[in-house]
Amino acid sequence: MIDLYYWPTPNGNKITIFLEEVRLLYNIIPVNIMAGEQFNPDFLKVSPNNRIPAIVDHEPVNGGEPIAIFESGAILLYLAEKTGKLIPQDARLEVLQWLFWQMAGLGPMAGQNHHFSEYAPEKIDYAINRYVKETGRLYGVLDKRLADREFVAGDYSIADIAAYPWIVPYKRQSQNLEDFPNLKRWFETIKARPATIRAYEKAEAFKNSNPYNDKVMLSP
Ligand SMILES: N[C@@H](CCC(=O)N[C@@H](CS)C(=O)NCC(=O)O)C(=O)O
Repeated sequence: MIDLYYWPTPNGNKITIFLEEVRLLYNIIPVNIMAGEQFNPDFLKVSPNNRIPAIVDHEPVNGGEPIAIFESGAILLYLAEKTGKLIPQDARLEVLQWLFWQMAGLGPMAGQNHHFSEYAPEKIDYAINRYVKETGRLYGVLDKRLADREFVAGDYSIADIAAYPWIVPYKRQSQNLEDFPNLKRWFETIKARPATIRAYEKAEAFKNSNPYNDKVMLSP
């Protein structure tokens, strides 16, 4: 069984999408990041950077004590290697490059875009423009990559799963998918996958049953 420390955000949804794809049993432990629960000492033992998502795997491959993992990219890689799924071996190096691209580029830049456009106490045009522009540049990079292939690297993989939840809020990021036709086609394909639908249904149910208030989210 996997314990998933979760809140319905793009980084949290990466992991539910993966787990729904491979049908691993998991138990969601909510961490209300609006109420500061990410700073609870027990959570910090699992996730020292005080951020969701994090997991504890109670059945590591080699047996032994439960393993705690934080950082969504590391979690995806761990789970893909554990299950042998969603990491096509003929494209492994490409999967890793695009996974790191998402973790170091698309996620942080789109996160800053959300922050300066919606949460910052004052509107700073320079910062808003910088991150909207950088998000658009990254959308363009992904669009170009997808011009001659169905998925980011080989078959559907953790590289796609890492990027998809960060494209879901494209309107909040002041982006228009019509400007990125290859990205749009990829987006619609992933959106229609049964596992994606289940993951987002879970996120919606979760939002409806919790004091979720998008406007006070700390980050991203
Ligand atoms: N690089 C981290 C980023 C995680 C992250 O930023 N998580 C946000 C929610 S999406 C969070 O927990 N924020 C809490 C806070 O800012 O204190 C990852 O990909 O796991």
